[in-house]
Amino acid sequence: MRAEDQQPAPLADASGLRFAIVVARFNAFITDSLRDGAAAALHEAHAADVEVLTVPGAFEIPQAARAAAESGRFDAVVCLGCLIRGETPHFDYIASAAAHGIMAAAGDTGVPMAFGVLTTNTTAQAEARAGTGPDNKGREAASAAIDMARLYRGINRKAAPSPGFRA
Ligand code: INI
Repeated sequence: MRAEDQQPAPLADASGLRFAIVVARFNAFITDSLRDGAAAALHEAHAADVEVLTVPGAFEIPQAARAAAESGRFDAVVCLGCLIRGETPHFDYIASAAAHGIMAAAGDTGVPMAFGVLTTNTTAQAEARAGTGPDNKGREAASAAIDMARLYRGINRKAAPSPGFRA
């Protein structure tokens, strides 16, 4: 069966949840498809709000993701980009900065962030992960963001003191 013909994995319900998609413009022939896959998944899951924030390259993703989280307007951030090893001598530096920066931003802000930054050896490998089928990594990152936003919502609800609580 072709990847395009396979059924995508089901998504959790995102009703009432707000998402930012931070997407790098670099390698737009790939990242446009990741963005479309993520946005389609969030709308399919009935997200309350989806805002797309475009940055120049993967290096800038953590900066915008942190700013989005600090705005208090989003329950989760979907981070999307594409690095192709053969095309940049500083692949490892940018990939590492993106991964560590996103992790730090999520930890520091308390807003979950999904990692949809492709790091591939070839253009063909990137294309295989950005098609219209269920293997679209933008969709996968959006699904993870929904799961994490729901998890955090549950944790924060449990953390709130009940009305009759006395210290
Ligand atoms: N940014 C990417 O997102 N992917 C790449 O493959 C890439 N390459 O090849 O260099 C890339 N570079 C730009 C970088 O992310 C920054 O935008 C730039 O260094 C300006 O800060």
